[in-house]
Amino acid sequence: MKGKKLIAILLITLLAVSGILTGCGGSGSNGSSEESGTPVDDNKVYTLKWAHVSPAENDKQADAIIEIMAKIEEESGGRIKIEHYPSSILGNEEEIFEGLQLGTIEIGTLSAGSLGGFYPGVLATTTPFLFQSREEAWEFFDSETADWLADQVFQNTGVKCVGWAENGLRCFTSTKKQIKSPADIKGMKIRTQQNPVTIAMVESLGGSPQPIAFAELYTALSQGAVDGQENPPSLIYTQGLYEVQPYLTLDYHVYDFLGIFVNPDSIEKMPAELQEIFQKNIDEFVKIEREKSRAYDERDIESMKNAGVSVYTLSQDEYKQMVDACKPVIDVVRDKAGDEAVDKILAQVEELRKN
Ligand code: EAX
Repeated sequence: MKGKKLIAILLITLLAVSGILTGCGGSGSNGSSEESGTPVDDNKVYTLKWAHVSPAENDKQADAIIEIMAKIEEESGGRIKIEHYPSSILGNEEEIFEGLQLGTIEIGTLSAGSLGGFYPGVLATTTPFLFQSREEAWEFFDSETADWLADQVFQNTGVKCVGWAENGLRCFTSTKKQIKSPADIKGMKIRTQQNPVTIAMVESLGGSPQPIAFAELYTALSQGAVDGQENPPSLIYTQGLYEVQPYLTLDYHVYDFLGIFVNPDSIEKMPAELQEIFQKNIDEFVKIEREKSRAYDERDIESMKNAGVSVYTLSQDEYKQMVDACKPVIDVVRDKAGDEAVDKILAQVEELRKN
């Protein structure tokens, strides 16, 4: 009896000790404190800073964030508060991503050109004329290959991608003349992001790529430091670039995502129920923002026409000239993004087209 009693006492002690150890800083499957046994403070408010470089209002991204912020605060009973930091207030896209890595920023949205400096594999999605439409791109970014890309971003940077929204279909604008073919781009200084694929694309078209931060772009155009740039129509309008760019060409050469990235610890320290509210609303944000991007493009193309901008649609032949001139860029894409990412992405696009 005595031996059995001793074993029972040891077993209970062992279980108690393991329970305490797990409770101190251990984390459950979602890392939330409640799973680790630590009492959840039902009144704690989690404040998350959401940073990006797009305009603060009347912009697809900002308007979608403002909408979803309110929903998240309401559904969480005020326990999740999102603070909106647009217009490069917290730095350019690269600095925002560094903030996500450090934990000084909790949520950030970046386009491919900036993210590529942290995980080059995403640059494969900026292959010129890869997607035939935004709807096809949405299917891609909702696919398992996009999930794989998100996982690769996490493995390579420690930052978590929670959704793929839309920056948009990038188009050229110019100061001196309408761009209708590569011949028109020849010799032009074209502002690009620090994206080696876009830089190669502009060179392949005969232009001179000039990497400049988005926040400095309006000034560079107004001072004639560059002769043109490329961005989605809605962003060209909401950032005011049309005021200094009399020519817009709707060539839609690249579909650009707007990845939503978070500092994992900032999210995982919330109770599981709040994490679920957060992710559910991020999924909703992606839908809202994509629809706004499509609608605002149409709205803002009309606004630019009314403001006197010459808006040009390429003929089939002119479009083919642009596509053909960009074909050599795939070699740079493979060199920078790597064959694995390129092959996975091309295979996924091909698969989508079968259905
Ligand atoms: O993500 O820099 C750019 O041209 C991007 O489109 C901008 O940062 C929005």
